[in-house]
Amino acid sequence: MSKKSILRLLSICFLLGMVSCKSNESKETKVVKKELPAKRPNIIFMMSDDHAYQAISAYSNHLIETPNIDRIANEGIKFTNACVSNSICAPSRATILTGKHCHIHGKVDNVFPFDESQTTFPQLMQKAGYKTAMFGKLHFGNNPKGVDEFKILPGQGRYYNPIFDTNDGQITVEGYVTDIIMDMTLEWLEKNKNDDKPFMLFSMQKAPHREWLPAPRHFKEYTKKTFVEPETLFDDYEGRGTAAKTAEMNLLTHMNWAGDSKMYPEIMKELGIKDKSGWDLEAFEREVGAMNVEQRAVWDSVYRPMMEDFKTKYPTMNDTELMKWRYQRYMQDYLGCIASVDENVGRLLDYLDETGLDDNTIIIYTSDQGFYLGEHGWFDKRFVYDESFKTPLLIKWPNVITPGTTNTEMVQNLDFAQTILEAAHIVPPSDMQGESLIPLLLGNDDEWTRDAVYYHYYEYPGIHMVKRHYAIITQDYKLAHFYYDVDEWELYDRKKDPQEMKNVISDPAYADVVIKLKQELKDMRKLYGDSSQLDQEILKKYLEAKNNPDIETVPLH
Ligand code: SGN
Ligand code: CA
Repeated sequence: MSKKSILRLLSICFLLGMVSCKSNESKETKVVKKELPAKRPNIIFMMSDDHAYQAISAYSNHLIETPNIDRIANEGIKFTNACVSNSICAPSRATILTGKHCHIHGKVDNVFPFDESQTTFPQLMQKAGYKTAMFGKLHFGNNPKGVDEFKILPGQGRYYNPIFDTNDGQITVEGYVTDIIMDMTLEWLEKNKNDDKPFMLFSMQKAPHREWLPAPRHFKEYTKKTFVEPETLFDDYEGRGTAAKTAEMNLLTHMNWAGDSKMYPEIMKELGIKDKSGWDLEAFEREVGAMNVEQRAVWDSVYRPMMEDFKTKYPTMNDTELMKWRYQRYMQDYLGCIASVDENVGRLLDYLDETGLDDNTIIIYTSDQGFYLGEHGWFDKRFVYDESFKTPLLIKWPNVITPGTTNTEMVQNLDFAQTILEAAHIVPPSDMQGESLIPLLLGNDDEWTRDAVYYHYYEYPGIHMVKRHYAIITQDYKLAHFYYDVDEWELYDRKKDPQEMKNVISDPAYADVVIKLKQELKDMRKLYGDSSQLDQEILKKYLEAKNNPDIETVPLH
């Protein structure tokens, strides 16, 4: 914890005990710093799974309007440069909960279960007198620590009639997962709203995770829409390194037909289409097969005619047409999922307004990482390139955050634990590695000093085949080292080439930048306790688990 954070917390005590003194002092101070409110706030942490900032209209309205999520931005702060330290689900969640980089908390990939001996911030809040609860997706391979009550999807969970692990064993709930998770959130709030203790509530959506199944009420509307294509949909990865060329997340070549594009298995057979992955039909069965009779009837009434129509067109379609079709199909389902996420955020905001709970409640909306919505021809995440590296972050805190604030600092999921603890008047443990965002929330922006962040992705070889890499990212540049299988460096000029189409690592014009950033990256790895020795140990453990079925791992789907 930085000296500044301790000082800010001390100032709360000062405020509480010596109010008259404060007013005398402030007359003499030129810059009046805003302080944390004396009363401990409630906190609601809403996180969706794979929600790209490109699909939130507060960031960009070229794809979808999200009026409810936007309310948080309008009434609070929008971070336009928020990012993650490892763009994949469980590692990001572990970083959020521990305030540490992946190589420290140990959850470097989705493969191994979370190390339960790690301290997570809800445990500290619970100890400090907060009521705590968590509903939705965690994806740790074990249950959350430090929460009084939980209802968690096992693994990835499913969209229709999902199963939840709870404090009292497993339950199956009929309905659509996004609505159900918000029902659980609202029920818990209703039950606890008059409690004297403040609360820390996690409401974590599964949507819009692959395989992107919208609620029945959105099938018709969204499958009729046509979405604007990203400029880089037909990227050929020229000018990039090997990793971009060998990744398996291209819409045309790696997306599944049944599971992802929702092609009926029998139509695939008729057309002679096969999937490369081998588990495609299983994915279709896992999600569509879980629908009840009514849900399935609505599904068939919309998806069946669409696929019959495709059947007639497919024989004469070329690759460009197929790519375009697959992009539209993908966006229709992905954005259909976002529609219910947004509606449910609206339900929560309305409830908080109606009960007056919103007055002293911080609302955070974020995602566990970003996502490719056809940029570079891709779906999925993992890379340090912007669409997956960046994540949405909107925070509302009445009477503290100035409504409509936009902040461009490079803030990270690593910072959330310290921010929330500090907001709750709890001194964060000194071994947390982030920076509290409180100065930025208060508007004391000059107190923010960090100007670069660290990134490290591990899960390779594995699904989507994105090579291991670590990186340093500043406002101006991104320097990445792909260190396994290849030994390649990439440098992107974030200002001149925001789409990251040109690796300028060998461009003489950037020679000085490369030298400087390589040194900074080295220093940063040292500062955070990362090293090539650790990289090797992590890799060894991963490869061993791949070859030994007796080693416990978390299921992929
Ligand atoms: C599943 C998905 C992958 C996805 C990982 C990780 N396949 O394996 O596409 O990258 O989860 O996602 S699926 O067919 O099961 O959808 S994460 O959000 O949990 O990290
Ligand atoms: Ca995710």
